[in-house]
Amino acid sequence: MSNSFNDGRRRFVLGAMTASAATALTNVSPLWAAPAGRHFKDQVLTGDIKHLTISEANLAIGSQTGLPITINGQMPGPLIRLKEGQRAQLNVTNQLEQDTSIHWHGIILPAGMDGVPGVSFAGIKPGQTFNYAFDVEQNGTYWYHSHSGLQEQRGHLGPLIVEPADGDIGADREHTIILSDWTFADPHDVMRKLKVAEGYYNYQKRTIFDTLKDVEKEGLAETWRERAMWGAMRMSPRDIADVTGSTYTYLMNGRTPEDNWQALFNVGEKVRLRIINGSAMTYFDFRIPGLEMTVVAADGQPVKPVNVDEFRIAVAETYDVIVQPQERKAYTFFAESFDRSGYTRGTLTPSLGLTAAVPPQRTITERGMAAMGMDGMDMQQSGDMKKGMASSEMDMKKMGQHGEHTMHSDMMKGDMKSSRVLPVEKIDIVHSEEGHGPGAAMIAQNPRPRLDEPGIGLENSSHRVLVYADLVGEHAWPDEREPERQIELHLTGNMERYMWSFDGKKFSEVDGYVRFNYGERLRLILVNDTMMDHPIHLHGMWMELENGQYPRPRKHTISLKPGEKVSLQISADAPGEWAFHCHLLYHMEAGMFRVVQVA
Ligand SMILES: [Cu+2]
Repeated sequence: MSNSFNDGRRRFVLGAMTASAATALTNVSPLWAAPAGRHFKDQVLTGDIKHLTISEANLAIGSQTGLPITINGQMPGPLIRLKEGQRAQLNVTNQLEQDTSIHWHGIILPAGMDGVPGVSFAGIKPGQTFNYAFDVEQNGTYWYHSHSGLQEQRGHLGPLIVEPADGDIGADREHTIILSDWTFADPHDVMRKLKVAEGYYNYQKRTIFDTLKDVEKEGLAETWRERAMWGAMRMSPRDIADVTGSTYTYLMNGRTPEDNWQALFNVGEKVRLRIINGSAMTYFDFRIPGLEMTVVAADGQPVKPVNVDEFRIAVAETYDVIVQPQERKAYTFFAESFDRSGYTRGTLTPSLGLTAAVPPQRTITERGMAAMGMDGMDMQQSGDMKKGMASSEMDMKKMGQHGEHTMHSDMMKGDMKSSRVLPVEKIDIVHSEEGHGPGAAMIAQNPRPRLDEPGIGLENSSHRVLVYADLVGEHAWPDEREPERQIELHLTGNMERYMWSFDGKKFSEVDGYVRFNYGERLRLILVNDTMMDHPIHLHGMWMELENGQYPRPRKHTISLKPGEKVSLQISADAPGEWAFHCHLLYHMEAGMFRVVQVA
């Protein structure tokens, strides 16, 4: 980013803004999300020692009243602003009747300060205060959340911004946008319903009318074959998200789409938007119709600027973008859930009260063979899957041929797009002999890199959508060694039983750690054998994504598409035990969780 920052000008601009913004402050919760953005220093926790109190409170969420877990009385919690180079001291007091915790997501710190009960510490008992203290050695956009049970689903989360040591944010103004998914239901009921029937929240299932339409369009044979295939897999082609807009209210800074969170700008200003996906289960597609966005950071770490019209943000990821509106008019922040079951929105406006059109929601996408990355996916005949297989085995074989065809045309497309060969393409994926056991209902026979694909529902977008292949680190990272060792982990699941796991074993069935040798440079290969997207999060260490770019982008959360394989370089420089898990809350709870030990 350029150093066009000009303090004098910025102060002037803000002075002009203060009067109109001040009137709006009184009704705003959380306070840090006031329309003028940063610079109302009293709304963020900037003292040397920060105190956070966890409790619960009745709060208005849209037109209803919910009982979220609050942090200092707010949901989402306060914006914590730290400065690179300082020592952070954060005292967290638990006023709940159950244990709690705070994990500082994406922050590099000693293992004992990482906030995962049972891994980094014992948790915070009711009535107790835990004093977190660590040196802040990075800057950027991060967040924090509970790592206890399903508390995160109740709003136990908030933004964490670390200012760079030189104070230069590369913009005249900044706004922090945290997206979340709220339910008025008890999260434990949500979990129970998922276990009973994975498709419980999927009200968009195909109907006979959809099928008739397909028959008309594609002919009987093709339609019948596809139905048989989905039947055999016991899933609906619309199973994109486990929990959907049928129960969720999607929030932007705690506000519903009707509440319309507002952010102010002045024409000509460079505005930095810090976008955080604090959802329990929801990927969002984020855009501002009519406004180009320049992506300048991913997961808090700087990347070479990329101009886009839209990006998908997986659960737990953060992106920073710069926008520079040239017209004195309102723009809509539009965050659509990736299964298209709902959205949230806000407004970027030169004066309060203006609104812009809210775009229509796009139509639901189906998990077609190609979109699923199903080419050559092998239905392992184990457990419950087997029963469903018998009647349609023949069709599955036919599907196999169809699949090969799709794969070839995809590969050709890939070749035309790029001649880069990723390290992971040269690595043979190993499936264990039992095919990872009953916890893995299927395995991807030919997993492939999908880093240049925008993901399901965005394949045919007519505008520029960010893909992982676009991300280039702003500078090289300190450890340039070639990896000495390779570890391969498979993301596995049995949708029907709502079992989610690594290598077919849920956390409760695993003994021992995933071991990293202290000081080594290693390559972690992840293979997604399931038919869903999973955002995989490593605590304590960065993962450098081998996406064919140099410098590699580094991330704390990597989202894998169905049937995808990726490779990551990691410097095992953080001694201790660290959580490693899928950041979809109910997947983690179901068992997609491991502990990495660095020793
Ligand atoms: Cu998952």
